[in-house]
Amino acid sequence: MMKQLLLGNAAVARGLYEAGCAVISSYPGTPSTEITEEAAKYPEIYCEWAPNEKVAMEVAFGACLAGKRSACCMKHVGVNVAADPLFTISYTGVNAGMVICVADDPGMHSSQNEQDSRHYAIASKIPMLEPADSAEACEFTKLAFELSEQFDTPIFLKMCTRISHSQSIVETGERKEPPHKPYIKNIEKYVMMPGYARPRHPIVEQRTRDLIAYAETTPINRVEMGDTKMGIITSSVSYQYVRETFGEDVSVLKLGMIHPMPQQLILDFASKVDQLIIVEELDPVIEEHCKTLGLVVTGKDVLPLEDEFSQAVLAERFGLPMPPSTSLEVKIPGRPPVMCPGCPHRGLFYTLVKNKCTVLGDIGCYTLAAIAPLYAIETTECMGASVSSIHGFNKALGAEAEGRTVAVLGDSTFMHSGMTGLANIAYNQSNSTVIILDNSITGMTGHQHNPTTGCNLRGEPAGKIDLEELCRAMGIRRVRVVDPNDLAACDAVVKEELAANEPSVIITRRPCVLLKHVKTAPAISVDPEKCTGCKACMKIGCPAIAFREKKAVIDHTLCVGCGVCEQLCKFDAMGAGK
Ligand SMILES: Cc1ncc(C[n+]2csc(CCOP(=O)(O)OP(=O)(O)O)c2C)c(N)n1
Repeated sequence: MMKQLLLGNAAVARGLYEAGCAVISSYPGTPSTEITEEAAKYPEIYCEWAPNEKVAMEVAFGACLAGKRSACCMKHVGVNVAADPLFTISYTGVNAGMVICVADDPGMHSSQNEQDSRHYAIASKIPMLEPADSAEACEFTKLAFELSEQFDTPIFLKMCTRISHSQSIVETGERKEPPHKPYIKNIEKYVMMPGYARPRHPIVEQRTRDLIAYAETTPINRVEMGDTKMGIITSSVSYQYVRETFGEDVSVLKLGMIHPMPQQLILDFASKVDQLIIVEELDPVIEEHCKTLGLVVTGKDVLPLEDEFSQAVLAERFGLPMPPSTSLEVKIPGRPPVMCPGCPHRGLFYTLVKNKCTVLGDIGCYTLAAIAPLYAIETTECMGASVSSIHGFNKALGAEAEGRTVAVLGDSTFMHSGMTGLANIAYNQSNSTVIILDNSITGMTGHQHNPTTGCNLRGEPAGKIDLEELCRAMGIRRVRVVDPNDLAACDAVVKEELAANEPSVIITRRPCVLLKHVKTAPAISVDPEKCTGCKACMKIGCPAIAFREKKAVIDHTLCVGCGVCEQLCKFDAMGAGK
């Protein structure tokens, strides 16, 4: 046993390691990504990035079927992608234990919505554990495997941004290799066609009843009795806020198992307190459960449905003294996210704006082209949506749209869920132009490899999908590759492909400038004699370019010499060594 200060996600990884997990397949997504990255540091665990969450979950299922403990990790929206296998592996159950780590993002620090994953546990009838600090993250992960095997079910481990990305003390232990569970052919259990699936459903319902019985007595659903005027039912990070705001005296029922929830334990707790309060982020899941039990509760009538909670939110809503905190005296100016200096996406978006294109967007670093000064991207829903949507957009409007509309998405997003949309374009023939921004990495989530990069999760050489060949094999005859930093070439290719009378794919290829192996050029300077202050260089929104005394200036600590601004200057005022 050793005490370590660990990030919540690293603690989950430690739990996976100690539990003898053998296979992890995941797709990156904040705030879940570090679970797999940390787990990959243990040579005993095979870890991989799958092309998407559905694949990851099915890989984990295959591994547990084979008799090895397995896991898959994803962010909350990843469960949408994996929902198809999810609902059916609930019926088949597992062989060795299988844990689905999902990290929610209340407050949308880095997500497109705020969905509450607890609904998936309820809807798929799969149990869910919810740790409230790093120690629990490690412990609950190990417990999750035990429960998965005991109750023959995949099991959720639900994290959230604050638990994933906060550090606290964890007592780490040794890895325990679980006994091998040989795979045994069992068609009735694993082939979910109607005749075999029907008898599995009552088994799932009985499992939920058994899990409710477990939830009544498990120590992870913990009553901390204090003053009886008020009793709070809570879980996850909200438990920490409750303790800091309401103090040590208040009675608390802390739920570590959020699905299924106990009934008698809650009724007993409620009977001992004068007022019952539910403190939970996002949706009223605990609250609705309590109401179904006939209890009168205070919850979402006082607390918001939106955003993260904090000590301040609780104090304000319940009229309690604000817990002491320190804040800066100075007001810091807002700093919206921007593409990095030298980002290879910038040149393409300048070109699309110049050509007055309607740009259906997707999710990645390039989504930042939706904000000032480019305002280029007009839609963003979910990964892969740009490719499917442009087909619908063009089918609806015909030639009027086809000559000016493009879909943009990154290499990782194309592998994740853009390919099927392109298959639809090739099959149902809309004259759509799809642009794959190939920066040789999954940039937005912090540089994970994907099937187009030629490396695996550990950075070792791996299979590499050739995007051009893939698009051609799908039936797209016009496939063009262009350097996005070459504005003239980019402009010509965009014009030609929009004018063409058949579907086309443009691949803008240049590696992310933050990749270690990318060599940068000398920084660009501005010749103040030649600069007329026309601000043409400002149109690309490069953070390295500023304006001082009516002239452009370039910050040499930021500039990587990509040369895009230089191509915009009509007065030859910009260049290396000016
Ligand atoms: C279903 C789902 N899974 C994961 C994410 C997290 N995520 C946001 S963008 C992105 C990939 C971005 O990589 P890429 O498409 O290569 O574009 P880049 O950021 O490199 O420009 C991921 C994994 C998400 N938003 N939705």
